[in-house]
Amino acid sequence: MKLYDFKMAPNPRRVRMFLAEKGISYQQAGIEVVNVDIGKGETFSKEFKEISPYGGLPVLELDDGTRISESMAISRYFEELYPETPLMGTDAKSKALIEMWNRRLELGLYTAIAYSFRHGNPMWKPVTNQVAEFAEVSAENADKQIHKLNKHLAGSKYIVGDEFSVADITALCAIDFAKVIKRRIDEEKHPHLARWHKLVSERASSQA
Ligand SMILES: N[C@@H](CCC(=O)N[C@@H](CS)C(=O)NCC(=O)O)C(=O)O
Repeated sequence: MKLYDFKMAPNPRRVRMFLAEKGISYQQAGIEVVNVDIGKGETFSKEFKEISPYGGLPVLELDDGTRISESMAISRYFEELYPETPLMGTDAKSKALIEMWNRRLELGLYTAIAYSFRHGNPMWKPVTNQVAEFAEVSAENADKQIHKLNKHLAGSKYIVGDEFSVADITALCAIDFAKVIKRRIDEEKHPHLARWHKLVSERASSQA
């Protein structure tokens, strides 16, 4: 199978971290990586649009030609194939809570950062009707989400209780991506987020 990937982008990083946490070797799983350089505009090409009509990386192409895009759908695929080291919960409650946080983080934090980047950075001009005010409002929304997450982490070791999960992967990839809109963790303002960030960044998978 093929994994369409780009090292610097947050959603492909989520899948790489997921695979690393599960200890899945690309060689054993038969995964060939195809690099698609977003910086060079390769995702805007006609060829890539055929591979990913709804846009975006990552895409997993199975040997029968099926293409799975959406980082969480790809992660789900591997969670089902390799249930050891579960990252999406083990019972009704943990599965629901992980899904709840994962969706919150995607729809709230990640989306605010992504909109601010898309509407505020010149690299997106050829493919986005940029609205500068929307970039600003989205950055403010990202700040609010970061503030809320810091409060949540005051009472929780990981995003969901004492177990590392895919919700931590989503949060880490979103928080690190926030540097594109010049947001970095301020230890004074967000001590709980800083504590969690250090904890999850120390995991080998964060380098995947
Ligand atoms: N919801 C999708 C988002 C996919 C997405 O926006 N990917 C970005 C990289 S992080 C991308 O490929 N951007 C380039 C483009 O849209 O042309 C997912 O979770 O996979």
